[in-house]
Amino acid sequence: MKNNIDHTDPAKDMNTERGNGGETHQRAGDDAKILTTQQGVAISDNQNSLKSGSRGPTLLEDFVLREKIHHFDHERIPERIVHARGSAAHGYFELTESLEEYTTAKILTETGKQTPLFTRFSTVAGNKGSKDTPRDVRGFAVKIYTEEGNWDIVGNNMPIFFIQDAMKFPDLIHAVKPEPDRGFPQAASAHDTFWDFVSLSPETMHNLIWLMSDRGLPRSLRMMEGFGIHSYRLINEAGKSTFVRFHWKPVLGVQSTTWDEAVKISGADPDYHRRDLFESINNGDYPEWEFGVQLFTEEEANEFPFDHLDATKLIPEEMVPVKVVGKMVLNRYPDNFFAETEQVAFCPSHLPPGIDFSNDPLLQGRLFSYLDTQLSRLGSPNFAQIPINAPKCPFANNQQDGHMQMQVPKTRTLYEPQSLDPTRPRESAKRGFESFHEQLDDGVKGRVRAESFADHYSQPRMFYRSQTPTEQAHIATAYAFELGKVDTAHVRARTLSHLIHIDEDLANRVATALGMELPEPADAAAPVQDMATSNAVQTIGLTPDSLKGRMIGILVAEGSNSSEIKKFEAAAMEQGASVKIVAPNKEVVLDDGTRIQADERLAGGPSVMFDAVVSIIMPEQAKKLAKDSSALDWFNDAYNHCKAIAYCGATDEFILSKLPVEKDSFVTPLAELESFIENAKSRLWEREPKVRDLA
Ligand code: HDE
Repeated sequence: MKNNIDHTDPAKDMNTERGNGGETHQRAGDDAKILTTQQGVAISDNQNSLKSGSRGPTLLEDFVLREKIHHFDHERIPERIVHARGSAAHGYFELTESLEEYTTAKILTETGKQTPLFTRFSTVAGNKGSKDTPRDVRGFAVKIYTEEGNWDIVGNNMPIFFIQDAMKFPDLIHAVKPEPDRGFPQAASAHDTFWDFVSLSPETMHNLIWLMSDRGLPRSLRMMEGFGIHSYRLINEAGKSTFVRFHWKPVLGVQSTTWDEAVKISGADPDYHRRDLFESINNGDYPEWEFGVQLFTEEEANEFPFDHLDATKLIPEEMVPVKVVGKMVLNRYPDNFFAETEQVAFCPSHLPPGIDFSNDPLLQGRLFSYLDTQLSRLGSPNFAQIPINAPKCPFANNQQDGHMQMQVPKTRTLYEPQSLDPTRPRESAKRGFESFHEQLDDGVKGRVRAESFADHYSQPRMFYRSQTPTEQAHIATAYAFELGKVDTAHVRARTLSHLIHIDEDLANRVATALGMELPEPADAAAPVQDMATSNAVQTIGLTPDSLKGRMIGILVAEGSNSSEIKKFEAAAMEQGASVKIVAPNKEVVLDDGTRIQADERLAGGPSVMFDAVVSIIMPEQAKKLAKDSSALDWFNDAYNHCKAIAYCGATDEFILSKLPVEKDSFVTPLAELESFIENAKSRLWEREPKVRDLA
């Protein structure tokens, strides 16, 4: 809650004067920085162009104007072709347990040291200005500035990917992006071209079901798991290789929104995730993840009932446990969005010695793509010199020239071997990157897909069967929603033909919701296996019983009880939640005469922004609010989204009584503060079937 307001005038520190046009000039005081051109020439007037006479024409000679407009004209660079919408933060990596037995990489063997990193989260399909809360996979890319060179773990919030071979990536992306003839839909997979492509590519079935699950709707970037997806290798001193999959586990647990909530949030606050990251870091609630590895040998991999080189397959944590060996803490929001979040260039090919690639054909294709795309996005092969991309360890090579070369090499010898300049860099067999000496089969050259990649249904089946009934209902409802946006009947039917192999009940629920008959099952390229279920793939099961990281909204109005508000605030904050005050007006006087500033006006602060809501209002105000649809929606939505509600008598009498809100165990009077705090840690999912027709 904001206390008494300080209406300090920020302009009072400036020397201001009025120009002829009435505009305010802010002249530099003695201690202020002087505005200059890019060449460092001080600017005397930043309001008026150079003219011949007061009414023009403007003179071509005006280098100040030309430089300013020229720079502005070129402010935009092409956005990322995928993952354009992103938010990022600085932080550090700290190893808690050495992996010395498996690798020589210092970042994985030196415990207790904090190594700086930069992490960028993103949606995949939408453009740079699109909303934060579409149903989508989220990018989870971490650049660790290790003392042996940058290590980029460019992963997602789901442990598997849609396709098995890089050859199909452009098709996948063209199918999900806005349809080229009409230019829509933006940031959405719910359209014909996407489902046409995926239903013709059964390998997509596993990632699709993750996308249809609650994992496609993260509550916060701080509440997402991250996965490196592909198998990589760790190489030890003796040159021995161990396969590894990388995991980031959020300390706040995995949490999601409901679909209806995500839709409403995207209107109320398209920057919902970015703002949450910004606010949590600025409040000192640093987002944190455990860093874990799944380690396995080639021999163990040969026993898996799937091929670990296939990026559409996860390795169940029950089969190979995730060993937690470190952590990531994000503790500094970028100073400049463009310079850092936008210009950061991740490449899975950035690895320090001691870590190596596997032969996953999707990973192999990525190793080329990222370096290539940075060239067109950032405009020069010198993108590594941009501060956010530059390593923080010493680096030296003989690459020269190119657009935007920032370095001034003082030498005659930009080649190697050379004998003229003993200070120039040379290769090092001892410290240099060494690829694993893998014995390769002399296979037949050809465009082939391994037989061991043929099973597309067993893992999505395992995923579906591992979910709670609530999550299964969400999954079926999501398929029905997305396919409901598909106009081509044979595309819908073909999708159902795959769902039958995943789970007949799922297929039936989706077909019923669409009003369709079940078609014949698709031809399966391999028999479907019944794998053991895995709790690690749930969402609700991974939501912690805690208020940490949650946001409580308190609705107040003129004359509200100040001590009651403080009581709720203190109780929520004591348990690690944040609180925002919502009121019909921006400033409100409470019963004890304090004037407070609301964080949100009611019209701009719908309840979808909060995990639980409290209402503390006087009868006069409640009567007024009962006629305001934003107030009615506030309670209705909180109820429909299965959230905890604490209400005062006036709210009950004038508002709740008019709404289809049942007084279940999560709708409690203010006096039951403790139950409210307990309830606010989760949602009352049993309420959901009463308020929504789920598939
Ligand atoms: Fe990417 N991907 N990708 N991708 N990807 C890009 O690189 C690509 C894939 C991922 O915050 C691009 O700098 C291919 C899997 C993230 O800046 C591009 C294939 C995974 C980000 C590219 C894949 C990812 C990208 C676009 C199939 C999870 C955002 C802009 C072979 C493991 C990084 C850019 C950021 C970005 C190519 C598949 C994750 C075009 C060819 C699998 C998190 O190079």
